Amino acid sequence: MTQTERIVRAKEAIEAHKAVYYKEGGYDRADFWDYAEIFEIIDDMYQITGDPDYRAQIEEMYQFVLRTYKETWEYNPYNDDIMWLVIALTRATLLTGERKYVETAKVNYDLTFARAWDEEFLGGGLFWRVENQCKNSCVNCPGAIAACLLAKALDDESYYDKAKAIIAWQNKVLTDTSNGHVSDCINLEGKYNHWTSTYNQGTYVGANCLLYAHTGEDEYRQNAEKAASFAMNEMYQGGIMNNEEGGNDLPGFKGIMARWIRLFALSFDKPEYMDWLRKNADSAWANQNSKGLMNTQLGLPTEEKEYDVFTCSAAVSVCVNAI
Ligand code: 7K2
Repeated sequence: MTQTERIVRAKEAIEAHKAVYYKEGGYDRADFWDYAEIFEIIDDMYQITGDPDYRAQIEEMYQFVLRTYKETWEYNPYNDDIMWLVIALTRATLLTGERKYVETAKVNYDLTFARAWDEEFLGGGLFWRVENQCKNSCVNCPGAIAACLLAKALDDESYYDKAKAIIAWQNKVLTDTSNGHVSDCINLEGKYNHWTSTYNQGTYVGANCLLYAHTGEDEYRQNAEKAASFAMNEMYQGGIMNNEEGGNDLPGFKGIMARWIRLFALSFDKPEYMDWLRKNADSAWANQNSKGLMNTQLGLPTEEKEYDVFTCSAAVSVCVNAI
């Protein structure tokens, strides 16, 4: 398949998903963070193709954010949710040059960092929710990515310092840097959840790629490589991602990983990772239903039933990031 064909395929995947779920900037029944992650797929597509249709959709989705989620999001108890939307909006500024997206993002990053960062328990890290009961990879790695992107968009080195501090803590507490295994979380009693998931592997890879690009320090490259390899080789043996089908959150996770694996593959000239994403995109595409929707189990036929908007976004992201 040529690159042009992959672009056409990704466009069809986005349009089929929109035909079922999208209206006036909103995605039907998308929760706050589902919405942020679907926003990122539109960022991805604009980044990869430069197609002005996606530039227009970014603006439409931003207007939906202001209407629905308002300018500041301190009412949301999930610190991770806010980080995801900060990432989506900061990328929008980096891609379009339009300042208002990052202005919204900065205010929300700052209020979240202020309430979530803590040095008393294990010397650092961000708490997952406002109750401050546990520290999770799903807020720390996105928190580091968001900080790197803000540093770039605002030309403010202090955000890189935050990203470095977060990843240093993530390495000490929630990542096995010998093999790139990213654990899910640790609670105040010191109890670990060592479960690994695509989104945590992916955002850890992404944060390390961004820190390497800024610092040139080889440790970040090695961290990214180990965690990417852990995902592709240990979790999936280089094959089709056919799991994470249960619950409200899991089904969207592999769409998040796809964009950071793409960044890793392109940053370090690792074509085997693009091959892996393409193999997964081919499988998902072959398994679409009559509406062109693709289930998150990329190796199984998509049924003719109602699926959740986030569930069906994962394969769209895989198709986009496989370009
Ligand atoms: O327990 C956390 C996290 O550590 C774990 O990886 C996932 C597994 O679940 C939660 S994070 C998911 C939350 C994201 N923000 C919105 C919430 O509704 C959602 O639970 O799924």
